[in-house]
Amino acid sequence: MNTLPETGSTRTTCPYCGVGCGVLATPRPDGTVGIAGDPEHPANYGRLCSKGSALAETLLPDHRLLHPEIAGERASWDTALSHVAARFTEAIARKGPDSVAFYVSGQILTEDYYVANKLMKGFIGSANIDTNSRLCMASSVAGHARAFGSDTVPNTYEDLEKADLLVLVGSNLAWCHPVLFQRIMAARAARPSLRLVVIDPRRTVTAAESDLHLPIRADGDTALFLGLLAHLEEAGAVDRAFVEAHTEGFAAALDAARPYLDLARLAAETGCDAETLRRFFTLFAETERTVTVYSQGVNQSAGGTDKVNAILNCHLATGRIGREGAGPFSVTGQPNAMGGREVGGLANQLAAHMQIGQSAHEDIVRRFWNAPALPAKSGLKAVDLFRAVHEGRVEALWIMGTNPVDSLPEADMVREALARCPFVVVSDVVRDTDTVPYAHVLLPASAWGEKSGTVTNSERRISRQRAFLPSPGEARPDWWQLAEVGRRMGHSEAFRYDGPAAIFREHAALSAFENEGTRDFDLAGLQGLDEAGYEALAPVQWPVATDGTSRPRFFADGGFFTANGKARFLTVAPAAAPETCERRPFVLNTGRIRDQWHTMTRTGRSARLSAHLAEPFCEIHPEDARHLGVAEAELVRVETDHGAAILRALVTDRVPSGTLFAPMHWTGQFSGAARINTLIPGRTDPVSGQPASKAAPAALSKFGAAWYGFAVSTAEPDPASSAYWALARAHGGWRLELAGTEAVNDPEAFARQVLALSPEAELLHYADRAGHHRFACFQGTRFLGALWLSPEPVAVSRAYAVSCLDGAPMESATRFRLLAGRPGSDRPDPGALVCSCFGVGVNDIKRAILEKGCTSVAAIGRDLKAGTNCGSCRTELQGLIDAERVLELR
Ligand SMILES: Nc1nc2c(c(=O)[nH]1)N[C@H]1C(S)=C(S)[C@@H](COP(=O)(O)OP(=O)(O)OC[C@H]3O[C@@H](n4cnc5c(=O)[nH]c(N)nc54)[C@H](O)[C@@H]3O)O[C@H]1N2
Ligand SMILES: Nc1nc2c(c(=O)[nH]1)N[C@H]1C(S)=C(S)[C@@H](COP(=O)(O)OP(=O)(O)OC[C@H]3O[C@@H](n4cnc5c(=O)[nH]c(N)nc54)[C@H](O)[C@@H]3O)O[C@H]1N2
Ligand code: SF4
Ligand SMILES: [Mo]
Repeated sequence: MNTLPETGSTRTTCPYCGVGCGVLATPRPDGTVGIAGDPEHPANYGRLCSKGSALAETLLPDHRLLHPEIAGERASWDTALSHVAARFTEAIARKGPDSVAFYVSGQILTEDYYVANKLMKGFIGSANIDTNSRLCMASSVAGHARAFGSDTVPNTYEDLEKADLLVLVGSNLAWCHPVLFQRIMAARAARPSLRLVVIDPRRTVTAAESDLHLPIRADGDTALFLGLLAHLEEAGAVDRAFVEAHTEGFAAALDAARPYLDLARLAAETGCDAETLRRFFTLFAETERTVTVYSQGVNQSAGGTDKVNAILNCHLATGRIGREGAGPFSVTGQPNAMGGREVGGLANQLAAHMQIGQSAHEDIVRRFWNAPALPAKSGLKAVDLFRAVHEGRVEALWIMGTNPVDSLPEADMVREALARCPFVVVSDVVRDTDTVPYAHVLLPASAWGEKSGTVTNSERRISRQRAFLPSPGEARPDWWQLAEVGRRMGHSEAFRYDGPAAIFREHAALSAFENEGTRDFDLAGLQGLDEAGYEALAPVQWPVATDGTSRPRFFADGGFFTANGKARFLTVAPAAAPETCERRPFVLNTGRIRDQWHTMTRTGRSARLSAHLAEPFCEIHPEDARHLGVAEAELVRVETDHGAAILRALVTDRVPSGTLFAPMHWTGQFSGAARINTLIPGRTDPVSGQPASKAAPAALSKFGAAWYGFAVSTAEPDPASSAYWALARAHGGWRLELAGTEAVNDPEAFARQVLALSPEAELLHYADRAGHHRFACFQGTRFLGALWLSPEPVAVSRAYAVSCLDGAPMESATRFRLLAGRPGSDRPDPGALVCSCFGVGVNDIKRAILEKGCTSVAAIGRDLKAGTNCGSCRTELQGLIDAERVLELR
């Protein structure tokens, strides 16, 4: 049942990560929407993480793109679509099909993706369609294809719970796949023998939960897994029968691995000590039920595909693949990364897991689509595609569901490429992204909750996204936009779809067309779905046979999709280490934080999600900070050959000395100088074309700020011309961090500008001789905003200042405390936010531990509710309990 009659809830799927959690969305009469986890969805069984729980807050109608625009002027859909079709047709006529391109996203639905791919590859006749999955899954796709002959994820989520050993490589699962992590933690609580090993240069929240953490040197993974393969042979853990019957190339792979048996050499290459390596190897060799989960620490590397195959080699050698509790598991990032791979959304794929360059496949697709033009060769991969735009080789580009001006490496080159491109179309749901200003045509897309279709999660499970709200303005679904352009380009029959169900049927039929078990991706049992069947479609794992049964696992008994049915061992070698030098001594690593999603176009609108980490930061090891004279909370300048950023220093031994970590999320919409991809070189893996987003040689210096500022305000504040600024939503208004290099001449005028005050507004101002200024503005007893300026980082409790935006009347005593930045007992300082679901801060939690004797996560939950909804903060809660215990023991 998809709409539950008792509650009016609609069953749908979360639009964020690749866990693919089921959501129950309940529109209420007052216009708000209730969000809960779907207890029946097999990905989450009712759980949601902090981002999923806050979905209702991101459904705001403000900032939406509501109408099509041409050159900044509102246009009708008819005019805009005809214009797009005409400009694409014209470019193709002049310079051929490869002069146009689509750049799409793992966040559009399978039906959208299918139409985009069909239009470009079957009817325009170019393979110039690539996707942000190039930045995300390309190395895993290439690694799977090399080893298995197909892009197949062999296992299921259940195997993570059934394993005795879980090895997480380059995955911060606790923050990036939180519900999967919670499932693992619950399994471990029930069965404490489940061991967790984390391989990550940083001591992440995930690593903090592990039994063994290998703080690997950047890109040390291939050497590590070569060492493991050699050790597995030594330890007698190789499954000879499986290797003989179902694989080829083992001897050569083993020969290449043998030199890495030497633990001293391996320690030098991986940065892990010999004892830790030995423990890991022994655990792996001795544990039959082992699952290796890997993510961007593996994929986003100049040697990413080799890393993937180094891991797959170890699972093939032990026969631990596609078995209950055993297998390699590449977890996908985006909600429909997997669906994109199914339709062939990458420039080097065809459709339905078929390959460009294989004439049998090309023949199947051509006949099925009745396609006039199929590309003869692969298209341009993302980084090369934008270089081609920059050089004028691609003249018309349609960007859909992705924000390349922020997320691609050499982001300023990308921006320049778009500025130069004669014709750029952008389909998005919001109007203020860093990419939107470069669009000649803007097309408003229906957002999550308004659109209908399917997504596929990390375990090959197809789930429905269902609409439960009308689209605002004239927003329309992406598939419709593409199909309309296809029809206007002269292909009216091929793009005549009356809805997503029709597209899905065609997609399923293509997967089954002349398949006969030769291709892993097969939806034979779904090709006959009628409208009602599609509407009712329950989450299902592919492949789906004609009788409707699906297959949870692959390859336990061989049956690989190579020509001879055997898996291939790859002879791999470690890629060169990142080229640090005297001028660029640090390795800059980048990635995600718990409560933001990519370029923050949706999560950045939620006060709740913006409170956890409200500023772009750079993690620096204490020794490096001391050496450079950088104190905690000062600002630093990080520079590479491609660009520079100004970030808040977060001094911590969670990162190894010589490395830096910065989040990927902040854009020009939320900060002055923190677009991290302006720093990342467009260096890519030679096989997959995936950028090495995690290891840029960088320099670090103290940013010489003359002053620092912090503001809270009910109206959106203005960063004025501050060299550094970071803006975030807060309950009741906004918060803004500032800094500058030039002294502020007229602090009062500056405060008026920052707080967006009218000239008449009354402003309280206190200054001291040490150069501190405090401003506050009230309307009657209503607090409007405050600004603190200081020669050193502003030492005001952020949580307390933000809590003053709650609209409660403020009497004079409170006003003075506010200006002093000192909370009183009437309004205790909650401290930095830990639990975003219930807004519980670190001081609240410390008080509960110390004053109320809460010694467990459950006790804190009973007292403060913290950690009782999504559970994303439970690891941090345990960390606080542990820290207070250590202090007590002293
Ligand atoms: N909160 C949140 N969750 C998300 C997303 C989000 O934006 N926000 N995005 C989703 C998407 S699209 C994706 S792709 C996934 C990504 O999920 P993850 O891959 O788990 O996330 P990242 O933070 O990009 O990187 C993971 C880890 O790789 C480590 N790493 C860096 N270099 C190396 C190395 O050389 N070797 C090893 N072994 N590790 C290394 C980093 O220190 C980092 O902790 O998250 C998904 N989930
Ligand atoms: N340095 C560094 N860079 C990275 C990474 C990293 O770890 N480090 N990770 C990379 C990875 S793994 C990924 S996946 C990418 C993600 O990078 P992007 O895909 O560029 O980031 P998003 O913010 O998710 O962009 C999605 C856009 O689509 C819009 N949108 C949302 N829903 C819809 C819809 O239904 N239709 C349409 N048409 N638009 C919609 C959103 O408003 C937003 O503008 O970043 C990559 N870049
Ligand atoms: S883990 Fe969180 S972000 Fe990922 S699908 Fe589930 S609720 Fe959404
Ligand atoms: Mo991703």
